[in-house]
Amino acid sequence: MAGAVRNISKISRLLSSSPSTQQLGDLQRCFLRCMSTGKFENILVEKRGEKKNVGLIQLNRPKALNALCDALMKELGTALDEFENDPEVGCVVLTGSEKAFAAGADIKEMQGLTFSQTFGGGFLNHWNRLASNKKPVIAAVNGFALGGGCEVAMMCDIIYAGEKAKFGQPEILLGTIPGAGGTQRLPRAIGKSKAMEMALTGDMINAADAEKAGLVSKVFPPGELVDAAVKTAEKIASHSKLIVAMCKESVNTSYELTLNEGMHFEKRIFHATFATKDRKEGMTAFVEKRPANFTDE
Ligand code: CO8
Repeated sequence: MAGAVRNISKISRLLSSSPSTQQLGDLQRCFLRCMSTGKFENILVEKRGEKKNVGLIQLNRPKALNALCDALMKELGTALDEFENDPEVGCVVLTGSEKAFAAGADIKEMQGLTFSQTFGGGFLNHWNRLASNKKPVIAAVNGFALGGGCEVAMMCDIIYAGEKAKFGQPEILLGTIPGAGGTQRLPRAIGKSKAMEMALTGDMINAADAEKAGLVSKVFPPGELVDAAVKTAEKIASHSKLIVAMCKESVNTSYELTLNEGMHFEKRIFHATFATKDRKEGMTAFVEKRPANFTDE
C-alpha cells in the first residue's frame, strides 16, 4: 500500500510539470509499478524492451532484503504464469534491489516449524515453479543472493551479476542445509570442491569469483545490470518462441541424461524443428538474404 501511495505521488508530481520524453517514460514505468503494486504485495511486474516483449519481475521486500516468504514465492508463480501465457513476451528477467537479489528463504517464517510440518505439509514444494518455466528466465543479481536466493538464481537459465553481488549457501550457519538446489545445482555449476566449500563453510563468493567459477555468465556495474539483462532478453525474445523453448528444454535435459541419451534427445528435438514453419522461415530468410519473420509456429 505504501508503495502504491509513493508511486501515485510521483505520478502527480510528474503530471503537474510539463513532462519531457524521459519523464514520460518515468511516468509510464511509475504507472505500471502502481498497477502491479495494487495486484502484488511483494513483487513489481512490468513489460520492458522496445517491443514490450520482456517480462520484468522485481522482488520487492526491501526491509527483509527480499527474503523469500511463502506469499512472495506464490506471487512469483502467478507472475510467471501470466508471462508464460502472454504471447507478446519471449523472455523474463528476474531481479531484486541493489542491496539484495534475495537473502534466502524467510527465516522468521521457518523458525517455529517442525519436521512433520515441513515433510508432511510439502513445505515450499511450489518453489519448483520457476525451474519449470518454458520461456527463458535471466536472473539479474545485485547484492546478496544467499541460500534460497542463490538457489532461485540458479533455477534461472542465465545469471548476470552486478559487481557487488555476493553468492552463498549459508544454511549450515542456521543448522540446516540448502533445500532448493544448493547441494545439486551448485556443484553442477561450479564443481564439487567449490560447492562443497561454500555449503560447508557458509562463506560467500563475490561476483568476480562467481564469474570465474562459471556460476554467472557476465558481470556489470550495478546500475547497468538490469538494462543489460533486458537487452539480452530482447534478443532472445526476437527469435521463434517455439524454437527457443525447444532449445531450452534440450540444454536443460543435459543435466538429467547420460551423454548418449542426451545426444539422442537433442537429435530428436533437432529433427522436430523441421516440422515447424519457423525452421523453414529461418533458413529461407537466410537464403533470401532478409531478416526472418518468425510466427512461433
Ligand atoms: N529471512 C528473514 N529475514 C531476513 C533474512 C531472511 N533470510 N535476511 C535478512 N532478513 C531481515 C533481517 O532480519 C533484518 O530485519 P529486521 O530489520 O526486522 O531485523 C533485515 O532483513 C535486514 O537484515 P540485516 O540487518 O541482517 O542486514 P545486514 O546488511 O546487516 O546483513 C545479511 C545482511 C548478511 C544478508 C544478513 O541479513 C543475513 O545473514 N541474512 C540471512 C541470510 C541467510 O542465512 N540465508 C539463508 C536462509 S535459509 C534458506 O534460504 C533455505 C532455503 C531452503 C529453500 C527450500 C525450498 C524447498
